[in-house]
Amino acid sequence: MLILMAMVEDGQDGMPLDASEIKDSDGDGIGNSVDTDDDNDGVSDVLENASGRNSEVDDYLLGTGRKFSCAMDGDGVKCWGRNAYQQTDVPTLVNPTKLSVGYQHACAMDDTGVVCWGRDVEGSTVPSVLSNPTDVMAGKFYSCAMDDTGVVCWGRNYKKQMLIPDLSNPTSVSSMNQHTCAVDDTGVVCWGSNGHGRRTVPSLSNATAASAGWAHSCAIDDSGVVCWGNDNSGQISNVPELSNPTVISSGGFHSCALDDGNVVCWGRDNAGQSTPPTLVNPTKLSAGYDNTCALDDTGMVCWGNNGNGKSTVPAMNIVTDNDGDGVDDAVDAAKYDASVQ
Ligand SMILES: [Ca+2]
Ligand SMILES: [Ca+2]
Ligand SMILES: [Ca+2]
Ligand SMILES: [Ca+2]
Repeated sequence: MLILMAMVEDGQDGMPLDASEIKDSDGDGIGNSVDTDDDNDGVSDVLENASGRNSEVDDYLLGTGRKFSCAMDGDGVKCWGRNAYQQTDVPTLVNPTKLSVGYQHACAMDDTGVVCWGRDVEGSTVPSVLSNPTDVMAGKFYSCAMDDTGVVCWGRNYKKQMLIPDLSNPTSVSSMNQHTCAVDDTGVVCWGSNGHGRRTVPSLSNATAASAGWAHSCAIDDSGVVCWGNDNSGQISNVPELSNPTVISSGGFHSCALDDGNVVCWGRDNAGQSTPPTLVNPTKLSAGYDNTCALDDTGMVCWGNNGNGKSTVPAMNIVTDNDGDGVDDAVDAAKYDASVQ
């Protein structure tokens, strides 16, 4: 047994230094056989398995494009909205784990690697050869992935989107239009178009997250949220005081953050994209070109521009009673404890 385990190549072994364990789904150094929350989403393996969720992956993902939106639920990935370029025709995916929606195409990660669909411009939907990819990102006519070598991009290069600077242990990558931002050991690094100064990163203190919007960018650092680039709608100058931002998402001309359990948006609001409806414990967020989507205890919710029905969320297979006590998470005082309602 030990010999068989030892023959798992490090690249496929989540625990390369532990012969008794080959899988560590969330990469926290605790193997699945002893980790009680394999995907580190805060819901225990026991509860996930009991309620029909997948205990080894983040079950619910969402993304917003120019005129379409996508999400992953218990059934897989679905997209809705404009389909002029087959961007809502999701190909067959085997155990998808990641999802990113770009301008007119989208990409996901599944058991086969990175898969992209929708409009192909200069190879934007044909992934480069990747070495153990861990995440994928779809921009406007190009895409990027994170793998063993760092960040790899493919597709249109007319704004030097393919000119990836040296990165030191990048942990995330974000794009929407013609520039990309990554978080690495040195902070936030952006490349591609610099129109409106969108890739000229200001001084940041311990940045933990970055999001590239249409012509602006934002990051979370010790001071809260800092934004730079195009300020035509107050997306830079009207950043609100935030107490504990944990998620940042920049869209067309607005940005939203998850702050102390609330979604806060600023910048352009011509279609209501910066005016969130009442949300109950939102945990995920995606700011689109002129709409915004979030995941909360009631399921998936989108607001703002609804052209092509991109903000009309279809029926989703999302567990909204996690402890199975018959009381919906939204009104359950202890949603992960069946003994308390
Ligand atoms: Ca683990
Ligand atoms: Ca979990
Ligand atoms: Ca899960
Ligand atoms: Ca419940």
